[in-house]
Amino acid sequence: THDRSLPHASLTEVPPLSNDPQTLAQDLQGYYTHHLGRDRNCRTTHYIYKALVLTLRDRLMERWKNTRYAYQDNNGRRAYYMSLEYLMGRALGNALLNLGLEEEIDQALSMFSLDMEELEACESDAGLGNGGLGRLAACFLDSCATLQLPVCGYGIRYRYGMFRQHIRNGEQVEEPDHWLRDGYPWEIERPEYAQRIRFGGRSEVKREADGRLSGRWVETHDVLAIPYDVPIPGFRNGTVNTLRLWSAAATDEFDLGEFNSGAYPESVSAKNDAEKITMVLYPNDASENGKELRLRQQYFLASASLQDVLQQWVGIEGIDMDRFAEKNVFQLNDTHPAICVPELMRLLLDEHCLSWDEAWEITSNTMAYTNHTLLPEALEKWPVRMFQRLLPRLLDIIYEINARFLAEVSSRWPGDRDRIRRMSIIEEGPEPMVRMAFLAIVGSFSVNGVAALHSRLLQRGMFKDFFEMWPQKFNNKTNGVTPRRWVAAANPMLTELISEQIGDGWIDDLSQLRKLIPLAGDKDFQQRWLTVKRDNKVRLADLVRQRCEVHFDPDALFDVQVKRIHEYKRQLLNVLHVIHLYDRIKRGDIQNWTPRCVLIGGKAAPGYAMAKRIVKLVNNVAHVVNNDPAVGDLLKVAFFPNYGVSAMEVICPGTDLSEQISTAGKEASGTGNMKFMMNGALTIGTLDGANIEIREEVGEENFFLFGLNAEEVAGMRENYDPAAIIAADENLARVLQLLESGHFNQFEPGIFDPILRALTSRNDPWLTVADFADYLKAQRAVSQAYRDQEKWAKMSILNTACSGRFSTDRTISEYNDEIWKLRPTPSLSAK
Ligand code: B1H
Repeated sequence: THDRSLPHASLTEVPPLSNDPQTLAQDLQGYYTHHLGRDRNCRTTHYIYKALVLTLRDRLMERWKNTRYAYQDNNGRRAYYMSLEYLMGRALGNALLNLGLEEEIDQALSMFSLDMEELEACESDAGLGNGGLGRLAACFLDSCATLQLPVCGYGIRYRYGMFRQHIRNGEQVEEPDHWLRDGYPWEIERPEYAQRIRFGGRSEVKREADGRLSGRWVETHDVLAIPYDVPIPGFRNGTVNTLRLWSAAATDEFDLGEFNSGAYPESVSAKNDAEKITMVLYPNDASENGKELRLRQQYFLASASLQDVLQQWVGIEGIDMDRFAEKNVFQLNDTHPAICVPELMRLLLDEHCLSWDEAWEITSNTMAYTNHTLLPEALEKWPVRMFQRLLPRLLDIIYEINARFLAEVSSRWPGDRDRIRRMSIIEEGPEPMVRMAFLAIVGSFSVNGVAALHSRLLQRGMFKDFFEMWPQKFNNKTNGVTPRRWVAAANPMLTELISEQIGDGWIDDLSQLRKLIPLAGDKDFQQRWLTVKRDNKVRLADLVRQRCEVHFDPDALFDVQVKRIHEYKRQLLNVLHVIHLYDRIKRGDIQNWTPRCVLIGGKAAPGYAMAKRIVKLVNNVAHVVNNDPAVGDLLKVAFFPNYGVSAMEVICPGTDLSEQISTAGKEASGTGNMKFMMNGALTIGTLDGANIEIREEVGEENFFLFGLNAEEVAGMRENYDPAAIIAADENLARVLQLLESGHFNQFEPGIFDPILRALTSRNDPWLTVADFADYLKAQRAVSQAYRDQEKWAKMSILNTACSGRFSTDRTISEYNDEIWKLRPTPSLSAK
């Protein structure tokens, strides 16, 4: 129904908009009164926020168009980031920073006595992700735009993002996150690029004389995918890239069929079934749940995005697919979009009529797979029967990929039946399963982990057989975070202090932070550094007072662990330490005491009972500690409710100590660790994920290390004896006794028994008890270091100074140099 003819050229040729405060103020007024229809009786700030976004969006719009033209003219290779999650957070502050319009907008707003912070707070977080994996995708997009790389993000426009977390009686209560309720002024709908997605039906396959499989997928139930584009501005460089999010809608004939039989309301309500696909984000960080709707979401994203790319290809290059692999690369963010492999095969075979070998050549040279976890519970497997029902044509193709792959394995290792069983994409058993990670590896030319240790463990463990077969596919890309959002926008005071000393070139060349190293010992600079930190702690303390109703003294040590709640991340180890400190205070063992404020925050997956019980424990311990008059200001504990991107923007600048205490070998990389380091926090951590690289960069003397390493953890399995460790450690025994005595659950007997059982089990996979004593020792060293504020300041400065490697600009440069090989392509826009 959309007219695809081109508009008259002059329609799109407009003079650039002016950015002087006067014009910005006029535009703001115009949007507020004319476009949004407000008048002097209107009382909500929300519409002013909206008018401001529309004013800025106009400025982005012209750069966006110019960026598209630049990529078209250049006609080079392009990359597509395929992800079920994008944890974008708020966009306003970031757009302002990247456009370089902060001062102009400040002036414009002052003409109406408006306050920027208040307007920014009107925006709800785009929480279309769970945790690190989704936030990484968001940071990657920022760096791609800043490096002027032609990369488009593809994802899903969930109507409901990550649930909102409330705490009632110390327990997590989930509430749906209706983030689109007031509209999302950054997005623009592009109905002209809608795609049709098929489900169900059956597949008819015929093998032609030349061995080619010709397939037809018939009697399908189709759904439309409607794209919504979100602008991704680069840092002051005129580039605006695209995040394209798909939303599901019913096709027209969907209702028409029933209409004729008189069941009009029934047919219209059938629209719901189609729209269900993009209704809600699955909230299970690092664990899969195997629900059919999730597989539908995955296929919906894969099929819509691949059809979109192919349609653009045909629009420019015509039907010839010869150079497709030369010009396109898809980066798969974990196995969630791995179904792209058989879907691209299907489109090339069934729609573009290529032979199997031609289609496979293209597919296996355009797909690249990133693995984000070694946890077995996160490894995606889909029942063959579910595939058969939902995506029968794709199952045919997966079987064929597997047959050809296994033939290759057996020609390299003749007679090695066990190897074939181990490597098969189909796991045999009473309920045969499709192993998505193996499908991704077989179909990709690159496979990477997200930190050096993680990549090494993949090659030696989970993917050993594949590494033996194709060592050249495997590589590492250590994660990063964007310094624009996480330092320049989140920490303006530190940004000003740094830029005053070394200029502002560090914001898009983070290695320049090294220039701060000579200043680390400078007494005057240390004082100013500590003053900024203290101001940020005051700001964080205000937030903690509002949200947790706990008083944090900004002169105390701010000790923070915020991340998803998971046993492997060992929030429990942190709580055991808190109980130990409380026990010491009660015993009067408070010589040379360093007052501490411990902040713990994070969401538990709604179906993860143990994680929810940990949330309850943190809240109960906080309640007891904070209300005990003997404790006073020596120790405060707070649980931060509804932790997310916007909360982290206040939390990380105000943190002294970053807790990165996962069981070694379990946290693939971590990225919170990097945000804290950049903002001058010191880390207490295990040799896990990117902690190892952080410690290498900053030097062991500036990092509080403790605990078993990954090898020792693996070796501990058989002879782990927590009872013996507890018996030999008086501190630990007392802590566990306090817990057992019901001191933290006086009116709810037994509720922490499952936690005690897990901690003291010989089969505890997380070895919390094994690391307790060493953790305590490291925490004592932290307390002592903090009492010497000069020493602390020096270590803090060095942490920021040595954090340059953890910019996603470095990460993305490596993806580009080694995997994508895209040409940076500036646009002709004004910066
Ligand atoms: C990470 C996930 C993840 N690894 C399944 N795996 C999900 C798995 O909804 N699901 O089904 C959602 C998320 N997330 C994290 O990725 C790692 O635990 C972190 O260590 C890592 O820093 C981050 C980014 O690479």
